[in-house]
Amino acid sequence: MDISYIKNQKLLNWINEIKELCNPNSIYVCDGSQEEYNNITQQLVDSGTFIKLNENKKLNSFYCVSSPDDVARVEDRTFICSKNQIDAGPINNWMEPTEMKILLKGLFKNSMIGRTMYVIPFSMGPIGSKISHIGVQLTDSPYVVANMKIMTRIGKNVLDILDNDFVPCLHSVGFPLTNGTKDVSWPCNKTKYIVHFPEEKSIWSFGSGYGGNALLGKKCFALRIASVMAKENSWLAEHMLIVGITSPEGKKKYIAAAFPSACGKTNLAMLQPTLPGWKVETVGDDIAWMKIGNDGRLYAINPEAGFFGVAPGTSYKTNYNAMKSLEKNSIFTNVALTDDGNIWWEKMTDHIPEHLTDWKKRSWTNDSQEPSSHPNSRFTAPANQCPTIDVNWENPNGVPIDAILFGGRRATVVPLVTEALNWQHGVFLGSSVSSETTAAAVGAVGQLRRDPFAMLPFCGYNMGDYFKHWIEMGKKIKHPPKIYYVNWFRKDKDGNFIWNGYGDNIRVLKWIFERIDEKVEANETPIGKIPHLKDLDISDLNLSKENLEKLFEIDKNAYLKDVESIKEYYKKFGEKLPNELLQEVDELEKKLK
Ligand code: GTP
Ligand code: SPV
Ligand code: MN
Repeated sequence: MDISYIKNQKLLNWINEIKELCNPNSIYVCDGSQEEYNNITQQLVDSGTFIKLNENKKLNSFYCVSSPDDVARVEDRTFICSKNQIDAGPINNWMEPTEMKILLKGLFKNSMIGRTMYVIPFSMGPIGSKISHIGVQLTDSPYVVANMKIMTRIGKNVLDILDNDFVPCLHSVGFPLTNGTKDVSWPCNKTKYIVHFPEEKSIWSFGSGYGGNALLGKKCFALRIASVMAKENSWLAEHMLIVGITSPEGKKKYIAAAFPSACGKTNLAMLQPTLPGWKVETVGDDIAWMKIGNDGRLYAINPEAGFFGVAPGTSYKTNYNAMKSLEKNSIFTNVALTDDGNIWWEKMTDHIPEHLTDWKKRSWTNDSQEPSSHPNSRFTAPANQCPTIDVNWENPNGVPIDAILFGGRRATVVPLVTEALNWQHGVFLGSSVSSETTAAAVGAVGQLRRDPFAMLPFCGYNMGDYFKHWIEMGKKIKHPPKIYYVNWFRKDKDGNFIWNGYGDNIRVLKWIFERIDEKVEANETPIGKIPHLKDLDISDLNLSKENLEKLFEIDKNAYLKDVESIKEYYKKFGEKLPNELLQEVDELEKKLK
């Protein structure tokens, strides 16, 4: 669409300001139509960025590889630029906002020469819902436009309801086509800045075209900026999946679960239960916005409209519903290409193809040393293609949440499931989550780090204030969800996962379900409540008694060490650390001794 379609003066002024700064060739306003999507994807095919997949294998789907140095979120290049450093807190990178603006303006100056600047009006959440919020992304990346079309609700419908309350999201890949510079298939820049201005509620992202760095509705808006909005207005913006679980008796409950990146949210969101009679339905797989309803319960919406899921490991066996979701109308980035125009990645099938083109565009054979796909390769698929999508997934009022789960990837120490004693104890568990790092962010993999609430890279303000906000929310929610801490990733001495995971996680959800209904008692330990082993349904599961016990083993010495490490960690937050959490850690220490 032409810019003349836009009537909103605030938006027009901003577009003009950015046009002056970035100097694009032309401006295009996205209407969100299928025809427009077809044109943009065709243009990406013509320019060599996309390869259209074989229509008989994956209808209307595209294959893409990024530059090898632009493959994941860049946490050390991500900034929260609040006016005062204390408001960004000890965990976020910070720079004084005026100084940062000067630096960014230098980078963005003429950064779009020779390119089209796309205007993407988008809604996070169903268009018009009271829980939804609107953003407008300006970007010089047609790849981003195509992905935003799947991941959010974009276009004319959003412009039609636009007022002055929108989050401006500026993005450039930082690869101007100055003086006839030839374009490349994945333009990006060595210099990367992912910057948030929490007071102004705006986002500036430079230099990367990949995932959360570039699809600004996702981590930048729906978590970093939204977490600030949520604190200001007494709601929660969280790195959580949302699922509905129905018991054989036909009772339904919704749960939300926060696990760090690449720690199992998409898989739990689409779980295929291995227990007969149980049903799991998907509301969201990555982000939850939760507000208190008139009935005093917590209601959640999924602000997204698609899945940007980890590809390797996804198979019809481990995640059938994800595989069904990506059978058409999808985009695949950094996986491998088969000789017949389909895609493949590690563990997708038992049969390993003899020949592929790998994500670095090299010929790959099944005796190649390196994996064919990047460990953070991803599929972008429309949520409404998920066979288990929940009837309420677009309900503007959200779904009522009965339980909140926290979890991480821990080879040792942390039991399969622990129930918090109460909300405050649950907040303590959330604050102390630790997990091994994954390929979702640039950096070393497998290193243990604290990732409170799975929000370490995503909290847009001081994490100490965030803990406080959670404690305060507990007082405001009349009927708060119960809180649990889970760990699917405990390993035996040979390094194998003890717990099957995936579809068998229903067994843990079943116990949680029965706890909420007060059908089973729990075993109170120093760290919280764990199941009596007889209450965990392990029917038809090949799990030895020894391994079952191992899953719930509580090593007091290991926990005492953890207490020390939590106390040390808490020191970072200084005055901002809520007293309640200090009480909780002291209490835990007392119980362990
Ligand atoms: P982000 O999209 O980065 O936020 O990741 P996510 O939390 O959605 O993680 P995802 O479900 O994509 O899982 C990441 C990896 O963990 C994949 O390789 C999965 O196969 C693996 N995984 C997921 N669930 C389980 C489980 O229950 N057990 C085991 N052993 N592995 C799992
Ligand atoms: C994550 O890293 O948690 C993701 C992928 O969900 S990204 O969109 O790149 O942030
Ligand atoms: Mn995520």
